[in-house]
Amino acid sequence: IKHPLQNTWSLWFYDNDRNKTWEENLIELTTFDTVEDFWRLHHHIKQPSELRQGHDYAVFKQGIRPMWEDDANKMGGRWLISLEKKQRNSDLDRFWLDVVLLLIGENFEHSEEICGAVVNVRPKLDKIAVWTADTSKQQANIEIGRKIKEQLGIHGRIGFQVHRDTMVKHSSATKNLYTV
Ligand code: M7G
Repeated sequence: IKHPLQNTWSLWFYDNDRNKTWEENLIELTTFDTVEDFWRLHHHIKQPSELRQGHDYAVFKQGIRPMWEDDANKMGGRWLISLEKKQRNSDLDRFWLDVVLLLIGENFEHSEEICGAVVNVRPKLDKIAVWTADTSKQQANIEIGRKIKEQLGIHGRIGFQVHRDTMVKHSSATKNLYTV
């Protein structure tokens, strides 16, 4: 007997093909809704550090596309963790696994505010982000941010950015609505 998760989750891959639009490059690879299926998938696919630069994974609740424009995300934002290049070997895969386990294990008081998580593998800074649904829910968002920091063992501060700001600015210039 498999152990069911509270939600069904989709794994997405971003392919970075120059001949396609950003949206066309997003591929929903599979869905999973049990602990066992998650681990089987995890062992079967490349780890983020093994992806080519420019590629992403996203894990979102089924029915939510990992884009700002989705109804579930359009009022939302993200807790952003930027990783220095040297952390790709030491932290990237571990952080990503821990974040995904936090999500699928519904380890937040306000799990209903969670939309999903993204990992961007990039030449400069790799990024991991947890996307939440409603930027106005301060208490819920801060609880989620604190939990992420605690789980990953991050000592520095992390910031929460509004998607509507990220959309119009380069991410490094986007101001934080919350920090923990
Ligand atoms: P990124 O891949 O999130 O980060 O955004 P990066 O700058 O480190 O590579 C790169 C570009 O992808 C953005 O400037 C947008 O053009 C596009 N893009 C990213 N996201 C998350 C979205 C989205 O949700 N919707 C749309 N339409 N474009 C996006």
